[in-house]
Formats: sequence, structure tokens, C-alpha cells
Amino acid sequence: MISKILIANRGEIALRVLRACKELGIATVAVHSTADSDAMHVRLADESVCIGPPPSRESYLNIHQIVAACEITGADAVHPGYGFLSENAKFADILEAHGITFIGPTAEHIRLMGDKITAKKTAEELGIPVVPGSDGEVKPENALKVAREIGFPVLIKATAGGGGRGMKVARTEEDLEHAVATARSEAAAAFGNDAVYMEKFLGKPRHIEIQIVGDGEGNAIHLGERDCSLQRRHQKVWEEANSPALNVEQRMKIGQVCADAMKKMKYRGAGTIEFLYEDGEFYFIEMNTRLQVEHPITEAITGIDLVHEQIRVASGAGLSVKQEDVVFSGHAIECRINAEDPRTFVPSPGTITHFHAPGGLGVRVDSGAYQGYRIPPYYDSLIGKLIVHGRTRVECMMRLRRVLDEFVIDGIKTTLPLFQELINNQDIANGDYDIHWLEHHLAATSA
Ligand code: MV4
Repeated sequence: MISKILIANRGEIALRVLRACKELGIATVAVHSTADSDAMHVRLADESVCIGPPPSRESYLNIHQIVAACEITGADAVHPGYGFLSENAKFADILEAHGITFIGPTAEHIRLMGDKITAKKTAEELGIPVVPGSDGEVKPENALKVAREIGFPVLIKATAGGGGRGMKVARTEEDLEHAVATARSEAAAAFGNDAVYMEKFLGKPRHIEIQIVGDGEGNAIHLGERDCSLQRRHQKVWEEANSPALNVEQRMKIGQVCADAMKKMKYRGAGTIEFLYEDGEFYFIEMNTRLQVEHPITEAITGIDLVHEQIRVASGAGLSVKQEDVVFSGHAIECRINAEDPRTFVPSPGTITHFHAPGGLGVRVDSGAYQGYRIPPYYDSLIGKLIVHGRTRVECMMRLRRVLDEFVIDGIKTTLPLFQELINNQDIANGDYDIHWLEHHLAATSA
């Protein structure tokens, strides 16, 4: 049984994890850089350890400091949150070597899914539909042959990439050589690994991801999908559960395919299987072996606390529910609130002079911000997540409109006005959007 969890993260997710630990009666250790000494999760934790100066590589990414903090406090488990070390297989290995439980998948599964070529091969072997593409790595000498077999346009992707990093489109044979060479050199520079692979380029897909949880012993469940198509430069802005594009049959079918795949690989912990969805077909692109930012909308429609499940599984207690116990109820939308200019998205750090979070039935605000809190300039600009639930999508949108007008954050610029615009847009009201919609909308309305 886990007795003390060190939360190796910051901001809203550190607070979110801390809340789950407290509900389970587990002691909490917060770690923070010198820039985060007055953060909410530090104030609420049972203990806190300063692990370094503001730069992430000297604090939240510093494995030695985090392990030392475990030794000092006697923490017997670490929750990595998302980002930072959450998908760092070496970190998972080092913790296990110190007898500290890593609340997440095995290092082996992190590595398997972190390499996008092995991830895709594994998905295909497990019966998950994938994007048509190369069988493994593509090199300059075989690129043209592979591209002709796939059919243009094609997308070149870095195997060590993910999240949109290191992708190049080739629309014709003339574009191909340059696209492959550029992708390889950028991948080598960004990831220290120049291996690339090729896929059929899908032009107008939605981004739909399936939440799964496994107990590491062959049981696994799915918790439905999230539609994350409203993105800007690969940063998700607005996410929904359910997807407006799916019906119940599609949801259950793709969910079961994913759950069965996770049973076969004896996956442990929470994971997200990412698809592109176009013309009624699902195409696997990546798997994330971590809790995701947008997990609260899945919690809203299922009533299941995903961090509770992660901690239960890590402590060997197994899943708290069986698939037949999972009930999907209603619709939820998450708006990511960033300390950024709502038009230019330029970061806007500074001190919050007024902070009034909205409330009422079906309203959740996950944020570590408070009146007088100073948003540091060193980390990503997410300051909170607004999650709204309704019995239907219409009711959810009505509630979201009211909540956006109630939310007060003064002293810094935030992206709240962007959502007040989106909530009144006809395409959004109709759920009629794909992965390019938001950038096209922003370009069309900024002119
Ligand atoms: C694609 C694609 C089109 N065709 N793969 C971007 C991040 C990573 N999740 C994979 N991504 C894409 N892969 C094929 N074969 C388009 C994207 C893509 C994208 C995907 C999801 C959400 C937003 C996106 C924005 C640009 C490109």
C-alpha cells in the first residue's frame, strides 16, 4: 500500500493530483522551484521540498533532485502528472531501482509507445486500425518507392517526435526528397534521432482520442472518447466528451478495440490512444502513456476519478470498476485558460489582481491560481481548466456561456475572450469542425 506520494509536477495538475491523494488518505509531498514557492499545491501539501531554480531542466526535470526529495521525505511513490518526466522511461527505471513506485506504466511500455514507429507496429499487431504508411523507417533511398505505394500526399514524421513535432508534408514527387531530408535533419537536431516514417496525409480529419485504464495484469477498460480537434499550433484549446461526430455504436466499437488491445499488452495505468477520424474511419497515430491535460471531461461524463484509478493500480489494488459498470452520462467541454493575449497568444505572465471562479451545477475549475498569485514566466502558460458538464451538449453549451461570463481573472490577459467568441459560433454550435478549423477561424477573424 502506498503511504506517501511525491507529486513531481507543478501548477493545476499538481493540485489536481494532490486532491486525489488527500481523498485517499495518502500523505503528499510537493516539490517546487524557487519560482513556485507560493504555489497552491505547495501550500496544501503535507510537506514540500524546493528542488532548484526556475529553469525546468534544473528543477522539475532534474531526476536526481526529485529522487533526493523522495529520500529526504520518505515518499514511497511518485506521480509525474503530464509533461516534464511523465513519459521519461529512464525516470521510471530509476525510481523502481530505488524501490519507489512510479505511478504510471512500465518503463518498457513508455519506451514502446514513445518511439512512434514501434508504437504504430504494436498498435497494428494489437488490432488497432492505423494510418496507411511505411513499414517502419523510411530513408532517402527508399522514400519514393514507399510514397508511390501509399499515394500522395504523404506526411513524413519523426519516430522520436509526436505532438506534431518534426512533421513534413510532401504533396508531389518533386516535394519528396526535400521533405524527407528536412524532416530527418530537424529530427536529428530536435530529438537526437533522425529516423522518420511515412504516412498517407489525411486532409480534414478530427482528432479523437480514447481513454483507457489497465491494471497491468490483463484487465483494462475504456472510458470513451474525447474530441480534441480544436487546436492551435498543436496546442489543444477546447476539448469535448463525447465527440459531436460519433454515435453510440462507433463509440462502443472503437472503445472496445482499444480496451482489448490494452488487455493483450497487459498495460498498466492510464493511457490515451490517439486517432485521426475521417469519413467514418479511425486511424491510430500515437499513444500517450500518461494522464492528459483534458482528462477531467472524461471524469465528468463517467464519474470516475482517473487519478484514484492510477493510484489504486500502482498500489496493486486493481481497477475500481469493470467495463459493464461504466456509465456514460451527458456531455462535457473543457476550455484551457492560458495567461496569453486572446488574439496573438503572446504569453502574459504577471500578478492576478482579481480571481473569481464560477460555480453551480456541472461546473469545475482546475486551477492553482488565486488573487495575488504571480504567474511565473518560466513555464507553459496554462493557468487553469474550465470543465462544464450538462445532460446534453446543448445544455452544456448553455451552461458554458453563462460560466464564461461569470469568470473573473484580472491583472493579466487570458484566453477567456476566445471562448466567449467560440461559444457563439455556428460551426461550434453544430459541432462542425476538424483539426484545421480553429487556425482557419483565427486567420479569417484577425484580418
Ligand atoms: C497526421 C495528420 C494528417 N495525416 N497524420 C499532429 C500531431 C500528432 N498527434 C499527429 N498530427 C497529425 N498527424 C496523418 N497521416 C495531421 C496531424 C495534425 C493534427 C493532428 C491532430 C490534431 C491537430 C493537428 C494539427 C496539425 C496536424
